[in-house]
Amino acid sequence: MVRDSREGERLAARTRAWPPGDAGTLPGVNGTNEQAGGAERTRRVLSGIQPTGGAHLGNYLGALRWWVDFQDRYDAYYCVVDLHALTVPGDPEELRKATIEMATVLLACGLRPDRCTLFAQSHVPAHAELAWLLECTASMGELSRMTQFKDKAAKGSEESARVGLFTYPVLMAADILLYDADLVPVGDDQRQHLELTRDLAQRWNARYGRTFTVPEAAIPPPGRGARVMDLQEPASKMSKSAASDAGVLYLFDDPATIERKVKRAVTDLDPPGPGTVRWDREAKPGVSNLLELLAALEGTGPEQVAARYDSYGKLKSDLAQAVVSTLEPIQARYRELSADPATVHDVLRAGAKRAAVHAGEVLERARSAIGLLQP
Ligand code: AQP
Repeated sequence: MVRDSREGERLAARTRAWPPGDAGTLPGVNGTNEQAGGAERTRRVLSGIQPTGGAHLGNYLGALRWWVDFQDRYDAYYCVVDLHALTVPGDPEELRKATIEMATVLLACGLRPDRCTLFAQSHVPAHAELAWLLECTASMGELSRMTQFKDKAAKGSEESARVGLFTYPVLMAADILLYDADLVPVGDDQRQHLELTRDLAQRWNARYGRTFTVPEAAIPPPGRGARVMDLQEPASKMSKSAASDAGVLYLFDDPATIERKVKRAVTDLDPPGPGTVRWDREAKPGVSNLLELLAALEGTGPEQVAARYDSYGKLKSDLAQAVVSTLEPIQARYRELSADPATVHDVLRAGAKRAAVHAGEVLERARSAIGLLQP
């Protein structure tokens, strides 16, 4: 929440610093990372997305649009994390289909196979092997503190939650550390997992000698898509596994659906007039979320957007329009690409070949450091 103009200025300054490379005030963008792979190399980026359900505007604003931007700035590795999808029950045939579909979504959003390495996580077996080595250095206590496990387990019963759901933050650490990633572009919900990754890497380096690059999270500033909330439940993040679709804007919703969902978004009961539309996450979570969405889509800040409106109706219709025009080209590209799933599969195969080279080197460093005998 912005309480005074100085805080607003600081936010604007942080906002201008995003994406990294412009002003460089975000952590890790000025070459201060601890790098295990050699000081002079191009900075590397790694991130992943689960092939569970349809991608939504939170995924896009919090992560995917930055992946596209980063592919031209960094040595970028992106993966569809199909192993993570196994942490919750699902249909095997559906998973195979969803993996290709998610890769198609990423290409439709603007990833280019000639500018980044795009692959399926399970195609590079080193991920699973490094996860085991890291599990043998992680503690039950630190994994028990992961809030995503608590939230997701709470949706079912903790007793029947899969062990993989408990340990998946360690697999995520392996995903990142295998590529000597300096930066990890993710939404704010992944902050805690990134901290765990850093802790595991630092502990390992201290115990077994310098093996891993310690990565930094690249999270958009608050109010700029870092944590997009559900339109019906503004206290919960927009999520693929939400109980109802009504508050989730999917990348493939048609214009009428987008308009309906935005129009029905929860706001509050203040009478129309000056000050009704303001960015105040605590007192007005619903309208603040709408302001943040429009700000993220326009590339401004939520306070500037709020200054233009004195009623929810106009804000909602402008937001719906902005969502539709952002998604239209992505949807058109998806329609083209999805006609040829074999080509998308080939992109993943070629990406896995490239990814396996680097992952193999890092895994070898780790195996040797922890004391495993050479085969
Ligand atoms: N609501 C959100 N706002 C901003 N960023 C978000 N991300 C997810 N939700 C939001 C970011 O999207 C990237 C890919 O996420 P993921 O699908 O791999 O896993 P998730 O974080 O668990 O996303 P969901 O939608 O909530 O999926 P389910 O319901 O399957 O768990 C990540 O960078 C994430 O931060």
